Amino acid sequence: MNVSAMIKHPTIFLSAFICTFALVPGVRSVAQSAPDASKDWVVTAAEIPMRDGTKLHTLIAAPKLPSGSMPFIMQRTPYGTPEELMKSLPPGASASLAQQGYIRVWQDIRGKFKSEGTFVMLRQPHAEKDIRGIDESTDTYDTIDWLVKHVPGNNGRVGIAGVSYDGWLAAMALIHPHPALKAASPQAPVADMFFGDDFHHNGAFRLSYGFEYVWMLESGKELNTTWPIDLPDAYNWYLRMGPLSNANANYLHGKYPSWNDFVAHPNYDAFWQKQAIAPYLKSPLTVPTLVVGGWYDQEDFYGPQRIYAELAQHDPYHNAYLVLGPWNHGGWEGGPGQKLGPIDFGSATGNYYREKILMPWFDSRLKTTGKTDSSFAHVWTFETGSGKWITGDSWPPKATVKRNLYLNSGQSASFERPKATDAAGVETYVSDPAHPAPYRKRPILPTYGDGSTWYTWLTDDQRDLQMRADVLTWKTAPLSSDITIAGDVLADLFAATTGTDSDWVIKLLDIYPDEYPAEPTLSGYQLIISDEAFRGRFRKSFERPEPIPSNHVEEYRIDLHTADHVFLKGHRIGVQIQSTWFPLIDHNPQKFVPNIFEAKAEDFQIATQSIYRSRRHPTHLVLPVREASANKQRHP
Ligand code: PG9
Repeated sequence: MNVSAMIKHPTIFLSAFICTFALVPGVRSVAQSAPDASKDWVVTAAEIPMRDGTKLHTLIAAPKLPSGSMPFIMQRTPYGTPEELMKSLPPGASASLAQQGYIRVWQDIRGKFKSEGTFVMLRQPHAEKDIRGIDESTDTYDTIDWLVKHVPGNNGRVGIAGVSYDGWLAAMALIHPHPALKAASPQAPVADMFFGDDFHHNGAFRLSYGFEYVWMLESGKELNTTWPIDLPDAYNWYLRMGPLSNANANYLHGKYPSWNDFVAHPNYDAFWQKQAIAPYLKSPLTVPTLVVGGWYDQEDFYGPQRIYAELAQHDPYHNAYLVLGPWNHGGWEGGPGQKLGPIDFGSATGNYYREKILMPWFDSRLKTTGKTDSSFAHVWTFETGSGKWITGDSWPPKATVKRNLYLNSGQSASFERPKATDAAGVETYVSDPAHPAPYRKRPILPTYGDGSTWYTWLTDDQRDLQMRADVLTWKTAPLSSDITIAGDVLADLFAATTGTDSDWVIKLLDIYPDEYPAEPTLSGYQLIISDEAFRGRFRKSFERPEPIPSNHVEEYRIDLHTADHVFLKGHRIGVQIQSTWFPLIDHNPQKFVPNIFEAKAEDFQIATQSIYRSRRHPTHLVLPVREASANKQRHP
């Protein structure tokens, strides 16, 4: 099926600025049925020349009745510019968008849709010494330079924003930024495709996403096409695919550059290192930058946290800002943001973000002299569980106490260090690559396309997985008082395998009371608060993987990234561990092979996994507990 770019990221930046405007499912129908709103806008297309002569297709929409000179808000994208949409906004939306007083700019990046050149997935920045080099940051620079010189009625100030791929492009604008760039908002930007974003997590390959996304982006210049999964359950489809080597042999035929890169770079080599953005963000941050991320982002949860952390380390002028809210991938862009899946956050978090955070932040930087409003908080996090916005100066907050939550006997968890011997303090399960644990209840639908519920899977009830013998869950007793965590959650796992390679998946859960009259459908619900996968071969080095010695207890320290959550009184805290998460993560052969992308069917083997909860090997999560007295500002 051919889907428009609008489906991947509908109006991205439009919807962020116009709260009444329709979102993902609605945008197309609005666009189709709406009258021409050209009385509010002048929409022009420009083919802007880059320094190497390549022309990039750019859509410029300026309000017809400008109130003085106006700043630009630009978005660069591989998903196509919204030409038709911009010409046919419904009158109310069109007028209020125009009144906001920005010149909107969208640009197709190199090689996509109407732009010249060749598309390269997350193009690596060019080497400093290559003075003729081009990359996404030089293309942004050249575009800004052209815009401020050629578009009438502009005030010489430019903002850039975007979600995900476009968020990464907004972050790339920070490398040697154009002097007219006065504000950037990378939203769900990817930071490192080997450690934590779309394609791998700690070296474990994100099979369904990687396969389907590469197909979508690299099938054609002007297409965003979904892969035709011809079985009702994508779990079965990927199982039928077999070893990863079958992807090229049977489906992609070596024609998809990004897939070929996955195969050629199974370790954290120079390819991934040069693509990762953090090393390029080490100059003092001169452009005010608002990073946005969602606690339930099913694609790029790691990126915003990693990028903010890097910017905050090089921030002598206090230009780094962060918002983390209860949203899925891009969920902050439109819609009230009160609910995700079955979870109600108690208020319209999306509206709040757009009205109280995003718009005032951009307005103050682009419409005025750009002087920072000192009362505007640098960090805004939505505390799930309590449903409050918390503001602060930095993230993660400093005023927390690390408390170890240990696995104990009888599938219990507690803050008491276990006393058992290794022989008694261990739980085992059998991990079979031919029968991997699904990452969600089956049937699993394709990632994108009609009816997909990919967007909410991180709020799925994890109870369903407990029926499986290869998924183990430990739970605390019902809490006698609230426990708030704010900051980085770490897993310290002690585990052995009979194999020579293994994946470990760890989740921190909020387990609702068995009887929950406030919302009966959530009785006993098991909600993921933090989660991560780790490919065991990389436990010593991501550059040089090593076999795991069989039947030997190894320690794995796995970063589950940050959370801001209150486990309410009466709830339990849960820890879940498994070795397969299919087809989200490809199946590990469980036998060390040099390159899993080239493993053969006969390399895959069953393994018995042992999780230790003994005095000597006490598996635990390190929780950043916010003491009741800790300084924080709450907002209703
Ligand atoms: N998560 C998508 C992506 C970003 C960058 C690279 C690959 C995929 C996206 O939503 O744009």
